[in-house]
Amino acid sequence: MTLDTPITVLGRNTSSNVQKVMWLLAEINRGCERIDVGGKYGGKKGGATLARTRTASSRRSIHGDIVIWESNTILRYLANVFRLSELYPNGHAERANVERWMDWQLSSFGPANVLLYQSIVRTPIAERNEDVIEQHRARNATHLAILEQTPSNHRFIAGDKFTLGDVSMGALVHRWFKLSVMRPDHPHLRGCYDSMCERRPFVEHVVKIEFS
Ligand SMILES: N[C@@H](CCC(=O)N[C@@H](CS)C(=O)NCC(=O)O)C(=O)O
Repeated sequence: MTLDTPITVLGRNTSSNVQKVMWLLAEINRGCERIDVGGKYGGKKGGATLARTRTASSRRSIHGDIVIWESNTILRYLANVFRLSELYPNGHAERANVERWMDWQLSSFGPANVLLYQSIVRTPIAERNEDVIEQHRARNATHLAILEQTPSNHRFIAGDKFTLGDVSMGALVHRWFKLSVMRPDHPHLRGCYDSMCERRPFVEHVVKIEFS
């Protein structure tokens, strides 16, 4: 496997987990083939895959003989292969600072955000339950208050630099700001989101993709 080995991503471009992988690849000008899998395209629903064969299920990416699933693992894999030390620092403390946001996205904010998204976007209007939506909204706001409390002079999620922390969180933060829900005033988070929106790959692979 070389740095030029073609990359295939299996997954829908409407999945936040696929969007983060596509966003990172675009940030580093690395082309890939993306194959629709999951949701209305069939196969397992859900995340990204860096994948090996066209018959592989979703949630994978393929790079030569390497098959990887779990979107944050794919981000770390790409960062290691392409030596993206700006985005994924080598220093232990700096790396832990980035990784904690990736873990927090996966374990805390992500599940809450997906439930809010599903309760609105993926629920027919006639079946939407305002109480359920409000519970999910409140839970998201509580999670995001944690992020809001990190030093407010930070331009990005994990500090002054753009990192995998932003890539991991970006699609979900976008959903939070674009869903029609009441949001507390979170100026730091809003600043991070504005910084993401200045990046063309984020706009291409997240902002421009219709909610579905
Ligand atoms: N943890 C997996 C993804 C698992 C998965 O896709 N779960 C669905 C919920 S069942 C999800 O988070 N979907 C996000 C979306 O559709 O935007 C990953 O990070 O690749």
